[in-house]
This record gives sequence, C-alpha cells and structure tokens, in this order.
Amino acid sequence: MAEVELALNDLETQQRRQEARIMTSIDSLNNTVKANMAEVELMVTDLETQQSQQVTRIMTSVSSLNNTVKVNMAEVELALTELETQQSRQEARIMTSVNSLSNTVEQHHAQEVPISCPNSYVRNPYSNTCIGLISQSKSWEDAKNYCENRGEYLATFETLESIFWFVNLRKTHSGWSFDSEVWMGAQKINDVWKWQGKSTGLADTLYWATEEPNDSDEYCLTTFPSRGYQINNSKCTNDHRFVCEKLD
Ligand SMILES: [Ca+2]
Repeated sequence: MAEVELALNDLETQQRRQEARIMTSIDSLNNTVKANMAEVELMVTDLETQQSQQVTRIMTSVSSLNNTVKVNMAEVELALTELETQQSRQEARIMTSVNSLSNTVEQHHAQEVPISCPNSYVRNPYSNTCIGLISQSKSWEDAKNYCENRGEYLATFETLESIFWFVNLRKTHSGWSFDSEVWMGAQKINDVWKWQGKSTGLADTLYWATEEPNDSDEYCLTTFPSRGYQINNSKCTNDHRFVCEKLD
C-alpha cells in the first residue's frame, strides 16, 4: 500500500507540473495575441488616416478641376458671343452689298436705251437686238455662213421669254407668219443643244412643239408652222429660210 500511495503522490506531482507548464504556455500565447492585436489596431488606424488624406486630396483636385471648367466655359461663351457678333456684322455687310448690286442692276435696266433697228429688221425687246428674216432657203451651215458674211450671226433666243416672243412674232407678224420652217442659231453637238457662239444651252423648258424633238438625226433648230410655230429639230442639210441677228 505504501508503494501505491507513493506512486499516486508521484503521479499527482507530475500532473501539477504539467498543469503549471500548460498554464504558462497559455499565458505566453495570450500575451503574444494581445501584442499582435495592438499591432493590428495600430495598422488599421494608420490605414484610416492615409485613406482620409487621400480622399481630401481627391476632393481638392475635383474642386480645382471644377474651377478650371467654369473658367473655360466662360471663355467659350465669350468666344461664341464674339463669333455671333462677327457673323451678324458679316450678314449685314452682305445684305448691303446685295441691295447695292440690285440697285445697280435696276439702274442699268432703266438706263438701257432701246436700240433702233433698220427698216427690214425687228427689235427683240428681250435681248435688245435687231433680227432680220432672210427669204432665201439654205442649209443650216450655209445660213450661218450667210449671216456671218454680213457681219451678223444666225439668231439666238437664249431665254424662255425671248423664245416665246419669237414664236409669237412668227404667229402674228405679217412678214413672218408664212407656212415654212425657219432656222435659228442652235445646234445639237455631242448630244447637247447649244446656241451657236454662246456657252448657254437651250432652256430645259424650251418651247418644243408637240412630239418634238423627235428624229435622232435632226441636229438643228427651227420654228414649226404646222405646230403653232413652236420649236422643232430639223435635219441640218434641209433648206429653210433663216433669221440673222445684228451684232451689238
Ligand atoms: Ca423634228
């Protein structure tokens, strides 16, 4: 029994020592954890401080940018106002020029003295020129040469008003209303109708007779009695009477 008690005592002693070692270890661990916690708290505080400084810097930048934008906007608005002012001044100058030009053109028309034409000629009021009927019949080319040899040219009627006037002259004027075609100074070259010696083409709304222009080999221009003296394309080699126009 004494041996058993001794063994028990020994065991208890060992157990207490072990408990003491464990407690020491736990204390030491606790201390380590506390130290680490303090460090972590320090780091968190530090981070918070840095973050708040960064936010402050960003806010400062944003506010500075806002000011810059405001200044630029004000400059842009000033520039726009200036441009608008310049534009309206320019418009005013252009309108003044246009009005002045219109006045000049009107004065010019008012001052245009109707030329007086020799007896056998008729004055075209739309071109203020004199036209004369040649009663010989010739091909278009020969007619053109005939006029040019007289120092004139095969007559042109470059505006719609002018062509209406000529058609009406042929309908109503005693010397002009005979029943055959009359050459005018227009020819179709490279598929384009042009008044000879002029850069102007025939008006789109030229006073074509019904169903004219028709045949593809008719490249010269006449008035057509059987269709109300309106405009016709005719074969240039045909012989017709023709109209010469005096040079200014
Ligand atoms: Ca024809």
